[in-house]
Amino acid sequence: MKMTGSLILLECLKREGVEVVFGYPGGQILPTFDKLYDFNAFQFILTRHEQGAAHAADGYARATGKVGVCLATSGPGATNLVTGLANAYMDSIPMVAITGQVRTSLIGNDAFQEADITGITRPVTKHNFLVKDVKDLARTVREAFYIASTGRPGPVLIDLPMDVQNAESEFEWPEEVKIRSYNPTYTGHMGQIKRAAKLILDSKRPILYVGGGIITSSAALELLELAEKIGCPVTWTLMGIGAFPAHHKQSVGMLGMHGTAYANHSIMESDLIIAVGARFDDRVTGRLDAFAPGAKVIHIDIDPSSISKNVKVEIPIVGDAKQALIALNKELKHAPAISEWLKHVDGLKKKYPMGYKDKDKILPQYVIEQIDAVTKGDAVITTEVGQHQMWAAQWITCSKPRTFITSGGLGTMGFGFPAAMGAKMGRPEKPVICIAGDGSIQMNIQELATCVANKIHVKIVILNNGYLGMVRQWQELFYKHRYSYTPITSPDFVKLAESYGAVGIRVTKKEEVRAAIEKALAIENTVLLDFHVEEEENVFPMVPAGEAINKIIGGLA
Ligand SMILES: Cc1ncc(C[n+]2csc(CCOP(=O)(O)OP(=O)(O)O)c2C)c(N)n1
Ligand SMILES: [Mg+2]
Repeated sequence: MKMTGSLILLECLKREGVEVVFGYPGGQILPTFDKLYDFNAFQFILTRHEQGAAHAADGYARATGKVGVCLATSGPGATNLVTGLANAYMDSIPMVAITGQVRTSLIGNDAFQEADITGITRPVTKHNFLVKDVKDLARTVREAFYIASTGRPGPVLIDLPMDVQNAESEFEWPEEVKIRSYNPTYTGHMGQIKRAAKLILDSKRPILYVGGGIITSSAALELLELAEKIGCPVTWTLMGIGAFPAHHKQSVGMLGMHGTAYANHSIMESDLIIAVGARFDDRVTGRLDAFAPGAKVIHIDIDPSSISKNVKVEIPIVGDAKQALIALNKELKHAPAISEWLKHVDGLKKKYPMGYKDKDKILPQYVIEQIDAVTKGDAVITTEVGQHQMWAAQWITCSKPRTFITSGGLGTMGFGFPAAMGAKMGRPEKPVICIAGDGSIQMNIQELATCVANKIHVKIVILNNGYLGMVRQWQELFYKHRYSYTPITSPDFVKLAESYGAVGIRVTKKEEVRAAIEKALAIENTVLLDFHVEEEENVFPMVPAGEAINKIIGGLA
């Protein structure tokens, strides 16, 4: 049967099992929107900004493990997706973005609303396509989903000129995808896995250091098995939150710049780092030449280019985390003798406890602890970027993968709220809470309209400190208290929420914090909670940029 390019695209999305597409219309994507008008195989959510659509697709992907999809027009619509693509690329999130393009005969002519979006997004996508012939479209969509979701996942963009949307072709669904130059390695090398097991048995002070790769490959159970077999401490990155139960006795929490002091000291003193699905980012390692000087490294990662990029690796294992861990668990017959080490790590926990000093005003950490206490690990938490993000990472105790959604690699203010929207579309049965700052929330606040119009009942918690707090903290500590353009004004968030048809609640007293959170969760609507918190509270512990990660400032000890 002959179909237009637009219909072929929608039919392909349906066959890929797409449940929801986030997007925004415009001139060069009109034929596709015309077909969307009576296409009911999936839901379409009209956001209020294309950036919102990209982050929502990303949040949906993080919450579900499926590919997130967004759709925009050419030119400004397409360029508005760029931050969302870069964000997903940095955090290895499977996404397919589809953009309209001017007709093929006009490409390169500076036509109205033309942007070279494949050129612009080449460095921030895993792959991108410009479809010039409608006959290639179905195969291209199939390949885009395949590339986005396999190997180290990432965003893929398909640019679709107007004439290709209108052209007709026979619809043929390629059952199989084979791309000659693209063959990710899934099973780790057995010889390396055997060597890794031996190194673990010979170690005296091993530590597991895990990242987002555990979540991507659904390897949390296999990680738990390995961790309990070895009996060693487990630390995680920002992206690894939820990979390992926070309450587990072997947990030492997040490491790095705002990690726990005991996680940082533990990894610095270890003699073996077993890294799984983590990439030794500079926010984790601090000063590289001082990082864990006595440790050998086993590094399991699906992306060979991540291995030995930042630290020297003794045993590289290229493969999927889950498969590598299954093999390693089989190979590891007994535990190493590390009781002295465990006693030492327990001592570090007692010596450098996490905590904060109470003050008169509401403390942001306290609000997050109360969210944690009320939701008991049952909510999906998203964050914006700043101090509130780090407090959320420190004080939310996650035990399950895909329950903590945050912009790790790019650190994108404006991500958390639309991501919450996407997460709620993917996990409608769960409470979804976005922990935001007063600065970040203003970057995509317009999506309140999308939430209300589509009954996407997320809860937004603003930790309103009147500052671009994280930047202010650096100015206080490293720029002599000179607060250059970091005090920031906000609208009346309660009135603003109400004007969108959402519910707004302002909280200014400590005693009201818990009840307000409970109330917000009970209301069947999008709810914005505006907590007026201590203005100049700092995130501690902290490792100043470029320092070794045991050079920690702040904290209780
Ligand atoms: C799009 C973008 N612009 C600028 C920054 C730099 N930046 C990082 S944190 C931050 C302040 C965030 O302020 P707010 O949302 O109020 O959070 P707080 O730190 O006060 O909790 C800024 C400006 C960024 N990460 N992203
Ligand atoms: Mg702030």
